[in-house]
Amino acid sequence: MTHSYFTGDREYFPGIGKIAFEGRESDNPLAFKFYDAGKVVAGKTMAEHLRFAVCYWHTFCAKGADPFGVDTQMFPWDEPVEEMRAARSRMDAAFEFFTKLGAPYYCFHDRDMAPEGENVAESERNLAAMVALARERQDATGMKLLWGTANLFGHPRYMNGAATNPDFAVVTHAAAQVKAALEATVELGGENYVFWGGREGYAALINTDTRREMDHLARFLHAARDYGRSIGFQGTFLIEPKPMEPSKHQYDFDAQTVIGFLRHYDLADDFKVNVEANHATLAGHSFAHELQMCTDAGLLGSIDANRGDPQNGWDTDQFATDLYDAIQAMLVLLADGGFGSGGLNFDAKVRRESVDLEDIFIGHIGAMDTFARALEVAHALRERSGIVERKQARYASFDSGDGARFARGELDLSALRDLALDSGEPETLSGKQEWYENVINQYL
Ligand code: XLS
Ligand code: NI
Ligand code: NI
Repeated sequence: MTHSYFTGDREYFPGIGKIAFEGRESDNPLAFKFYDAGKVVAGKTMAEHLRFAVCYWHTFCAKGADPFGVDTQMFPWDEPVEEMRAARSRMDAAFEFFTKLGAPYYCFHDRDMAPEGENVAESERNLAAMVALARERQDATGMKLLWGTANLFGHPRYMNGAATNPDFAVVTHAAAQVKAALEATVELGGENYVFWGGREGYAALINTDTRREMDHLARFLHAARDYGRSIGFQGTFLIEPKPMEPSKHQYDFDAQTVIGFLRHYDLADDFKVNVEANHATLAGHSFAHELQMCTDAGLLGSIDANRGDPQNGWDTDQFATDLYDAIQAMLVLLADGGFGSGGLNFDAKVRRESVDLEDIFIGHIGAMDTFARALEVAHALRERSGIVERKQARYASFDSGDGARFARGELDLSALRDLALDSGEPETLSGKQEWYENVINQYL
């Protein structure tokens, strides 16, 4: 297979070649300092551990607009031409970018790739045409699809929800989009399929029948699951939690809410969770907390590895640069044995003020370096610092004797009371939090 850097008629990033690993002494902003794709850590290469994916929407569709101002980033693939022609240019630029960056995967929404048509049938045709081109580009470059999804939040028809809309007619349109997006995902060999429910929630409790809406959401997901399996999708379905924004309240609030929902509605055999770092903080949790809740439940699917800004609450979708945070995330991931079908999708955009074409390379390079370094530090911490053993040792009293009998469910409340009477007042045992925290800094 030939792996060319650009496959269309035009080079969109002239002057930028394949991004190379140059090591931490390099001062080339367009080189990796830590991400060395082929380097082996804990028995797998960095590329195999991290499974990086570029997202189509932030990198090729968003242009810097915010609620107070228009686009600031005018890139060459955005020239004002007929919509399907623009979609093709965008795809050429995207595949050139993916291969120059050296991330093995990408992710997309149906509407990132192809414009919405006048009706369902035209939208399907537009998407199918772009998927055919994406298939060619994947074959030419070796790029793979981490996940596909449908944009069920942008169009005005979804303002009151998609699968949870109080109007059944809207639910059918959401279904049409998901059907086509599932077909696209299968055609492109996607390893996962994501549901992020930005409008699956409410603006006001007083006009919303939350119970019916959640039942409808579950029905919708069952139908999508059944259709996906019927057309040969063998990957993982993922739900991406987020507590709010754009809805005032979203039903997929956080990892534990989603896990409870999946179990309640009998979806946990097919669905897992796609944890986004910035959504974790929006829910009042840390990134690592959300990952931990998922791995505890055996339901960690994939990661949107961005970050927020500590000074404001919203979803700023910045590229990950916080090493301390990334290490804590990698500790959870490594303890779980790493990714199955999931990966690290950046789901991040450069700032509105970052208007140079090279900035999108620099943003991705920084995030890849952050997670590469976090992987190495987390692995060293697990191997050598003693944190794994010390955490385990805290629970040693449940490993044998009465503690183990309790854990197996063999002791009732009265038996426990009698043991308390016999053993007298327990020793106070230090949690050693400062030691754990210091040891992370030491390895960093
Ligand atoms: C928005 C979400 C979105 C999903 C895909 O906050 O992060 O980008 O990842 O629909
Ligand atoms: Ni996301
Ligand atoms: Ni987000």
